[in-house]
Amino acid sequence: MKKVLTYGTFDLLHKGHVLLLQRARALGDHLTVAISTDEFNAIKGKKAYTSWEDRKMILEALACVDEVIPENEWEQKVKDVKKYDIDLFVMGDDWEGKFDFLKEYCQVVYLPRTEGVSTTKIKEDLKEIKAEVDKLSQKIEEDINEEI
Ligand code: C2G
Repeated sequence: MKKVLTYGTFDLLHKGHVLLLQRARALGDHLTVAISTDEFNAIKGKKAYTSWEDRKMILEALACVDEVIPENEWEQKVKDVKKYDIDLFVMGDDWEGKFDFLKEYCQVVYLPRTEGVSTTKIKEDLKEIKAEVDKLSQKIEEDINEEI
């Protein structure tokens, strides 16, 4: 059985995440996903909207994900490759070259990122929408007050 491993935050799960996971799984027979804990995200300078428990539950619901483990630190990858008997490590190519040290222990593949979608963009777009709604509701309130 060819075992595949990947890491990520997977917050506000979107097409880019799912396409990465599906392609990773298709390269083997079993996919383990190490999801960044909320504490590790703070170290990464990220704050996930969804808790680790919920991100875990969502990924476990995907047919292409066989196992979810916590990612607590940058340094756990070699230990994980050995512990879970991993044959292939996969990441999106925004990480190209960053994990080549794992080639000593398993195959390493960087897959093309899906363009045009990111959790950051989703959050920014939602922030803009909220600002528009707040502005509109303030205008409505002002108009009502003028009427009174
Ligand atoms: N991804 C993608 N296309 C996108 C967005 C993300 O292919 N449009 C991929 C990323 O390249 C990564 C995975 O989806 O392989 C998860 O992305 P993130 O949740 O942003 O994870 P990241 O913050 O890159 O964490 O130790 C490694 C880190 O935990 C990786």
